[in-house]
Amino acid sequence: DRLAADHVLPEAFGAEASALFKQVKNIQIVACGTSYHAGMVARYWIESLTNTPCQVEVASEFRYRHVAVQPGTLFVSISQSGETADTLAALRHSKDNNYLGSLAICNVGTSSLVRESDLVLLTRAGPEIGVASTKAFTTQLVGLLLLTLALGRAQNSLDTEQESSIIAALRNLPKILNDTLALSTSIEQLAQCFAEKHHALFLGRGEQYPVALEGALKLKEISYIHAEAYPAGELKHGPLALVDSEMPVIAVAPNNDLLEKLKSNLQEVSARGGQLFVFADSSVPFIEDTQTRVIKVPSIHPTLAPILYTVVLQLLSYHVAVLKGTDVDQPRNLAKSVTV
Ligand code: F1P
Repeated sequence: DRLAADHVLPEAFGAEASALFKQVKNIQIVACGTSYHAGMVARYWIESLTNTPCQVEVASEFRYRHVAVQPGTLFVSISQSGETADTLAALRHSKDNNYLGSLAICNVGTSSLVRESDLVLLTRAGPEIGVASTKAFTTQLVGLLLLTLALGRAQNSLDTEQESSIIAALRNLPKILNDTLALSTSIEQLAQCFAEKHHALFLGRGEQYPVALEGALKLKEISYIHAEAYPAGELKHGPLALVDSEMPVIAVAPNNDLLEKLKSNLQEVSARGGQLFVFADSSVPFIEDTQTRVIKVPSIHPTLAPILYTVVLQLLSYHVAVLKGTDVDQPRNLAKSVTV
């Protein structure tokens, strides 16, 4: 609610930020793990809504390579903890190059990342108890959408009607997310189909591809089921070979202009006997059959769909992990903050 009431407008960024945003010609986003997936979603938003080129890279690679920096590039780091060693090293590495400035999107106000960046957007998700990032991710997405709007405003590149519809949808987001949480019981039932599985495939298109990546990461992290994610259109270039009646395939299907393409990709899965689990916008007629389970999720503005579909995939991983009896908050081999 706090996000909806106070932090929803691009004015969340101050005058200093707006002045800098006017000069931005390019964006470089760097992060690790779940935060990296948030950056991948943001690239779709930034490029489609503001027409500003944007690159996204994992910090563990970025920090060690020579980067050809375009003039006017803003360096954006994303981190829940603000102490992830690779992300911090990437920020320090960026200072040797000619960036316009640095912006940290972070959940911990006292962290090193915040202290060392020129501009900061705090996500205010509150303390994350579990190792696997969940509410930090959804607030990062909201922060990145605000960044996109603030950038577009500063550069006069936003379509005003589109901007108003996104702001209205952001205000309604807490309500829609609450309605979505009510799906928990049906997702818990669905989770039974995964408890004995060793592999799973996640599919999405456009900005839902990073959502699929995040869904797969959550399932790996907390239930130890091997999961892969692909852009649905990439299936035919290899992963289709994995599909048989034992392979659960999870797809995220918001009501957007890629829906028909996604549906035809899903038919390729059905034709190979794959088991489909489709999280679909409730306004979209998706046919259930013996191979296809459809979970209807509340309708949402297409731009905000990554936020909502992430939550249903988080719920799925959570219920699978609980069924399997793994430690949801403290998965084996992982640390909350990777500081070395
Ligand atoms: C990055 C991250 C998390 C992951 C785990 C290990 O952390 O990869 O996304 O869930 O906790 O670290 P951060 O930089 O976002 O704090």
